[in-house]
Amino acid sequence: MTQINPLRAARYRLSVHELRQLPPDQGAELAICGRSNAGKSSAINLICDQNGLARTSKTPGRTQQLVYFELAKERHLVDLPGYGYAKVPPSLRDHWRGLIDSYFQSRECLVGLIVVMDVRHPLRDFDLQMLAYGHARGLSCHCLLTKADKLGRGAASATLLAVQKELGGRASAQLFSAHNGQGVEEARAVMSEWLRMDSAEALPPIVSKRTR
Ligand SMILES: Nc1nc2c(ncn2[C@@H]2O[C@H](COP(=O)(O)OP(=O)(O)OP(=O)(O)O)[C@@H](O)[C@H]2O)c(=O)[nH]1
Ligand SMILES: [Mg+2]
Repeated sequence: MTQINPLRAARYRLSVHELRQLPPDQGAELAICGRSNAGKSSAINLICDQNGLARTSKTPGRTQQLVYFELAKERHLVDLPGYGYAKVPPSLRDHWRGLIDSYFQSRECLVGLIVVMDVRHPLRDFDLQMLAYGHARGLSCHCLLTKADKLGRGAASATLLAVQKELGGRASAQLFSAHNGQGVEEARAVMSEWLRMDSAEALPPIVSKRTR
């Protein structure tokens, strides 16, 4: 039986450089964070089943704003700027950090945090910092160990177990691959539940193609 993916209606809404540009603090939203190049945008595209939704790049640091995708009325996914990329100029890095800090502190409709980590380099300092933020805010946290296709099955499972042990129940975790689709249903189920997609109001049909 084909499963209906409630995240498939996703569409780009806006890119936020300054806090004042945020949409109204209503409904529910999920933030996706992770080191630069971890595979956040690729994960969003697969989870929402739309190839060109979030921009992916071989150049780390490509996503430079909080990019909002609307999934239903007052239901959003937010692609956060990748952190920990040393080649970004310090002024820009400080700006991102300030933006993300304020966003985490003030955003009431934020219900959950997805931390995307390359399965070969999990739980680095910045990841732990984001998980600590999420935990302090009482957010649901889920880790996607992505690029699982880069490891053999045994090594990937061993990493998952080690990560779960280190998380100690403070966050859930799973293997994921944007290249072969591993774990996509599990990720969709977690996100749909947190966003209460079953009670969300559908968006009106798209009338014109977005340009940005
Ligand atoms: N093998 C493999 N490569 C992946 C996977 N996910 C992403 N990639 C590759 O990793 C690179 C970075 O992917 P992005 O999705 O742009 O990463 P990002 O985290 O959004 O990066 P920034 O926006 O720069 O922070 C691209 O070359 C992707 O093709 C995966 O599951 N497996
Ligand atoms: Mg990105």
